Amino acid sequence: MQKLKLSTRPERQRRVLAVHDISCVGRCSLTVALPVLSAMGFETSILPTSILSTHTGGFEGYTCRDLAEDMPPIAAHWRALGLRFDAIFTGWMGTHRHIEHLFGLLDAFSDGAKLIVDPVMGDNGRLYATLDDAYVAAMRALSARADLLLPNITEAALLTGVDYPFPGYDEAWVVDMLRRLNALGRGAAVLTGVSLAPGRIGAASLNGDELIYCDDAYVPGMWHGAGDVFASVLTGEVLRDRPLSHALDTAVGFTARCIRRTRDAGTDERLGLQFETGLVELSNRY
Ligand code: PXL
Repeated sequence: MQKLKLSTRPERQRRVLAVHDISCVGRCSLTVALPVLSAMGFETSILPTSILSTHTGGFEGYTCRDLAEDMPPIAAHWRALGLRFDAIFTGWMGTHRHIEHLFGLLDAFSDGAKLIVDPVMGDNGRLYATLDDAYVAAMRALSARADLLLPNITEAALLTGVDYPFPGYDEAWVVDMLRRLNALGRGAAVLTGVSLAPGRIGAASLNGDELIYCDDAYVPGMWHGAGDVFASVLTGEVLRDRPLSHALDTAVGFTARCIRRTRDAGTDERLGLQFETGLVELSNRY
């Protein structure tokens, strides 16, 4: 097989592999990661873990085609082509088998590739209905290899075995959780959906012992796909070597503007965020 000719120039365009499901309707996972990373200037390859008619949040009767068995032969073909990635960005994986296949892919492509893991598993203290304990265990093992780990509070509790902080938490809890997450992964952790003041919501990380926190006005609602918009923008910013505090600021601000646009449009929240009209803002930055 003729190998691909790949650029080795320092200023070459970076290539990212996004491994998520395709939810055909509902603006999450690959239908968010691909346009956002493309707008930010990355060559974006995709590996769909499954194809669903819609995402699973609030829809009934959705279809799901499991593509787990396709993952090893796809990876083998890419390997034969001599393909390389600068980063691998993972999201919704479907079942623990997808995560096990992903380990094979990481072994084949980890050389020089940053691993960014959005451990999509749950929200509001609950595991998503289709997932199970084997999924949580596999996601914990995947998170241990992450250079950047992006859980929300529910996912952070599941990954670390800490109880979900009902009815609430404070700054000390957030710092303690970030320390546990940093110890779990290989790099930095960013905790999402963090509220440290009434009417505010944002994301937090640690710079040494110092808490970095960026927030915006909280808009009540079930903002499906907001985590995916945030994780995609943050991934792009980090791969552009932006400092984490700057990357958090950009991703929180962008996501908040998408949420306000969606609220103002008044469309069904299950259709995800109206991010498309913001893409020009992202592409103008680079
Ligand atoms: O937005 C995260 C997500 C991704 N993919 C699928 C989902 C969800 C959240 O519910 O159901 C299929």
